[in-house]
Amino acid sequence: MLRLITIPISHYCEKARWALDRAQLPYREEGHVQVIHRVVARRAGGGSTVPVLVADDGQVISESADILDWVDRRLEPGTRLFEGEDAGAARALCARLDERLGPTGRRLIYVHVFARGKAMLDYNNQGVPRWEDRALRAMWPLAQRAVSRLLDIRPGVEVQDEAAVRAEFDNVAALLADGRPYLFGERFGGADLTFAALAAPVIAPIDYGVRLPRPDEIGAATAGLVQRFREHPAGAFAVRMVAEHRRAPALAATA
Ligand SMILES: N[C@@H](CCC(=O)N[C@@H](CS)C(=O)NCC(=O)O)C(=O)O
Repeated sequence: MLRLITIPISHYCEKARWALDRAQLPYREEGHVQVIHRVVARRAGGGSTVPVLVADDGQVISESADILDWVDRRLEPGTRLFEGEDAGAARALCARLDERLGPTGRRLIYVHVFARGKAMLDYNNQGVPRWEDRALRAMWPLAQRAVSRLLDIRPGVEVQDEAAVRAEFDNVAALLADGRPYLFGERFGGADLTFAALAAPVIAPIDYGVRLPRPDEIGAATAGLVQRFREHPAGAFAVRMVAEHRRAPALAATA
């Protein structure tokens, strides 16, 4: 059985889950809270970030983009996330989204949820061992400071991050402006999956690996943020990708 080590709420982990689910490859998710995840990821042979996929043959894949490629190698041609003449362009967009949208969207939502105190832990701690849930709650002020330091959260950073996220949404919307149904080609692919997964912090999709708060559960400022991004043409596209493809299997997968 494949092992997927995650921080369950992480959007990079959602990216990996989505690819595995789509390929119908059974896996066991091992969710951990922030900081503990480092110990577990390293012990499994990965680095300091999750997702980490441990394959049946012991191979360890510790970048979400590499997990998508690993999954693709187990899919039949015609059902892969990256193939055809646009594969290079799709990979380039994914690399850009991994580098820009992923970190800025994450920091933006952390600033928003930190403003609401411990409430976020009800969502953050889903799928983690009970002792980790308890420990994170007990050490909350310390943990919040540690994450803030790690992410370089400082006054006003959310303004800069919202602009950076918007720039990535604008870039995606520019590609979609000609009316194409998907970012590249005529069917769902790796760029669509990557964008929709990494947009999750600001669109709060209704279908995700763990339950995310509804806009009415997160306070007016965050609800406004989510609404702005859901209404953006790229946000509406991400919402559609989740609705139409989050639970849709690839047509055929090999073992
Ligand atoms: N480039 C990595 C980034 C993954 C990443 O940043 N994961 C976050 C979770 S959202 C993480 O592990 N952060 C905790 C840390 O860096 O300690 C990938 O695509 O897998």
